[in-house]
Amino acid sequence: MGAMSVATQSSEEPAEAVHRAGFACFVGRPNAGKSTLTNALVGQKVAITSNRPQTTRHTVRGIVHRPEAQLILVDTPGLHKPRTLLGERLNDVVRATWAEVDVIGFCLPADQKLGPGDRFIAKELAGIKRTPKVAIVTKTDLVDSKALAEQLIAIDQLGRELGITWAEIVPVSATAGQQVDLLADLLIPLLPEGPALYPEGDLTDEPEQVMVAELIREAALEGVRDELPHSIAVVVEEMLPREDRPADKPLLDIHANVFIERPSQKGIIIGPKGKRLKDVGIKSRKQIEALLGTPVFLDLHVKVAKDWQRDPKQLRRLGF
Ligand SMILES: Nc1nc2c(ncn2[C@@H]2O[C@H](COP(=O)(O)OP(=O)(O)OP(=O)(O)O)[C@@H](O)[C@H]2O)c(=O)[nH]1
Ligand SMILES: [Mg+2]
Repeated sequence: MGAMSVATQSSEEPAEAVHRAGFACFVGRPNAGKSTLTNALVGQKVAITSNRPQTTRHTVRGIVHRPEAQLILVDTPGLHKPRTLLGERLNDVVRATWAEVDVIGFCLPADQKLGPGDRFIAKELAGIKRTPKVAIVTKTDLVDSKALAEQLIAIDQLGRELGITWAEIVPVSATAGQQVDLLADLLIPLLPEGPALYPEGDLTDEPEQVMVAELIREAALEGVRDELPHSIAVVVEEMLPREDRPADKPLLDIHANVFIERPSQKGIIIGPKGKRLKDVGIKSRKQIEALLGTPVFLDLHVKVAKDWQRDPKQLRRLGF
């Protein structure tokens, strides 16, 4: 690998053997389907997803390998009207990301009319002149062809109104696997020429400890409502192979803290007789074992980090 053979070309064939590599970010409102789409393109879960808004809290890179290109996707938190310091920080992350990528993929769900939240993002994108923008209509499996056509027209009009020239407008369904490969085909020509930036086979550069914490948070998000999803943060304190285990029976001890914001939330997370927390542990442990390829003993503790979403010191401690 690496060394490129010089192809003998007949005169009528164009010399198109360039390799491209670069970054495309996905931006959009919370819940637009950015992380699900990232995972579908990568072919493996690199970012957690949920039906609660503001699931993603940091940029997650997912890498798509092709013989002719390396497409690095940067999944971002949903851009929203911030109500907390955390919200402000997340929006800052999004803006810093779209300023430095090669292509911006603006995700708009097919099943919801364009709203003020989408317009707000589009207006900001209009100010970034030099980066190509691709409008991605997500969740097309949820609508019929008429509704989809209307959405495509609305997005085209939004672009005209704000002076954005969409490089492409692409409808996709990440869950039904519709047009996902096509999206990659359309993003790749918008990347600069260059060699691969990540080793072959790498699907993400997320540290294991972070992925483990995210899998626990994903399990904890399931079935909680209202403000609680926003209040949950997970930190893996320690991951250590259990000592004095036979070589063929390893066990990885993982100690993690599940933080909430108020003592009153503790009961909900733990559940009656600890059942909820236990379920969260079982569910996430299976995924962690699959990710790391080793049996795991998962030790979860619920702790209160008072009003952490608004407290700069707590935010720092939780990695924001
Ligand atoms: N039917 C359908 N549902 C989808 C599709 N893509 C995502 N979803 C669902 O939409 C919800 C939100 O998906 P996410 O990928 O977490 O959305 P997100 O844009 O990353 O959200 P934030 O991280 O909060 O900004 C989840 O319940 C997904 O299962 C799709 O193609 N079809
Ligand atoms: Mg997300």
